[in-house]
Amino acid sequence: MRANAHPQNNDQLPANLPASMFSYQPRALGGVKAQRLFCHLRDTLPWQQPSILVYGKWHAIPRLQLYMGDADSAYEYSQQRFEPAPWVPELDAMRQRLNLALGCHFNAVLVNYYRHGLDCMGWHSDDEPELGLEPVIASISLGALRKFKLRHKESGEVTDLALTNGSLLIMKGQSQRCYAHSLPKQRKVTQGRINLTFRHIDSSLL
Ligand SMILES: O=C(O)CCC(=O)C(=O)O
Repeated sequence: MRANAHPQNNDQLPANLPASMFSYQPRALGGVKAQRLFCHLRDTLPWQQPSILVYGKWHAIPRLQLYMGDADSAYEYSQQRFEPAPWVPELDAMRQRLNLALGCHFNAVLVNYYRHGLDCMGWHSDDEPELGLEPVIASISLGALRKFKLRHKESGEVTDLALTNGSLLIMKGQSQRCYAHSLPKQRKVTQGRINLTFRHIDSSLL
């Protein structure tokens, strides 16, 4: 993690997004290192494709994922309970560096693998009770450039952010209460992308 992973260096954040809720560093990890980590995780993680309930029907999620963390960091969303897989050394080391750099206590990471531009994630907020009231979420992107959308819940204003290989987006404060986010399909994207969202889970709030 480079020194510029610190949230105070935030000059790449779109002007309409509040710095009290978001920070964005496009090159928190070097490009070569980020691409190498992308290939390593893509080729070695035991990917899963769970189904979730949408309007009464079960659908396989349109991406692969793996939930990883400390033993006591079980997580629930879309009426599913996810028990954490044990840390792999690279991601454990990364969460320790993030905890030091940001003063956080991340104990879990949701790893999403978008195999190509048809893999995506719909609109949602990370507002499950076990994340607490004002969660800090550190999102690292590896691999293909993808568009990330943020929608202000009151005004409806949508802001696009191009998440680069090696970037770090931090969402904090009232961000999950005020905004929804999504990763839309991009049919022309042929390369894969992995996103790591580091979180602090308090399973006693489940
Ligand atoms: O892939 C991304 O950048 C978005 C991931 C996301 O929305 C989430 O993990 O909640």
